[in-house]
Amino acid sequence: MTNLTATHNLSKIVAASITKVSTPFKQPMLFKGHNLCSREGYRLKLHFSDGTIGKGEASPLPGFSQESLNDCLLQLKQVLAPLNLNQPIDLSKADAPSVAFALDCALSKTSYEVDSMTLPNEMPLLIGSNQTIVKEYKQLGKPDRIKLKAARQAPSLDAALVNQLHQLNPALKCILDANQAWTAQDADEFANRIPCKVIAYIEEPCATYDDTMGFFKTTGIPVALDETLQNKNFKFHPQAGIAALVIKPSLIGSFARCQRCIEVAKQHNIQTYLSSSFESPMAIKQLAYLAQCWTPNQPAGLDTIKYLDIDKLTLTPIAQWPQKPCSTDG
Ligand code: OSB
Ligand code: MG
Repeated sequence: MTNLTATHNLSKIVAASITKVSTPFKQPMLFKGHNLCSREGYRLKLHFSDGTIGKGEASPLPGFSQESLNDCLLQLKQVLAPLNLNQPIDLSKADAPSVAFALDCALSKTSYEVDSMTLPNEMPLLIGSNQTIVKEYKQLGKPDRIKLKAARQAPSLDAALVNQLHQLNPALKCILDANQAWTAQDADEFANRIPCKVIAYIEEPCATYDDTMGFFKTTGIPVALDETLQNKNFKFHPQAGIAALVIKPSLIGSFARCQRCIEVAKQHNIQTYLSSSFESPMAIKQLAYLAQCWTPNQPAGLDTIKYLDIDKLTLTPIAQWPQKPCSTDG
């Protein structure tokens, strides 16, 4: 694994700026009860004394991130404040995962030069009504691997969708993601209505970890952990039935934390895949780059980009360091 752990020379940052980035969704998107029309975050730009720059993005995701957008701005300002006095920055002030991720990207000058046209689309993400999903699946040429959101309708309707897709392509292996929204009964009802082999694994089927592991025990369908890993107090113990760990750097945090998860999974032959949290194109390209470094043989979940209207992305300058007497506060 390429070691991108942030061993930065903090004294070499000579200037920094923060810009607000806002990108409308093509249509409103539901995130655990939050109906969002646009995706908001902060871009951080660091200037180093050798003339190079590093960029990062802190985009907390409502419903998933604990920190608010305002928390991010406050933390970034606190971290960068010493630059006014020509002093090294202090990373201990950045404990919000999206901020830690942004700082590590900027400090390690993570590439954002990946050509967006060549972004790998190894795991198409299909969201919408059953009818829309079937239509999109056909338009994509019936790929063998897709990711679907589950538990946004009755288990019987989720099962009907999976069965319909399976009829279109008997080789299909679905990754399902229930975002912890099923009860144990819902999950069993779903499993009873589908041929189990059509499911590669289900991310976070149930509200509790015990029900999620119980689901594997009763159905034999493997599960993947995502939200569970984002809990700072969760200690990962490998268990039969855990097929994959989903690493969302914006929600997990520093490179060191992400790499620790990947390392533990590797030791136990559990797959890991890097996945986005609906970041803007720049951060998606950085995630594509990190996925190449950290999980080179795994698909990356970066298909969120298609839900953003990136032609309407706006950037607004917010702050810069060293602070000028007459700054361009936006
Ligand atoms: O539930 O996995 C999720 C994005 C933001 C927040 C939560 C999730 C997602 C994704 C990203 O599904 C795409 C992917 O993992 O393929
Ligand atoms: Mg998930």
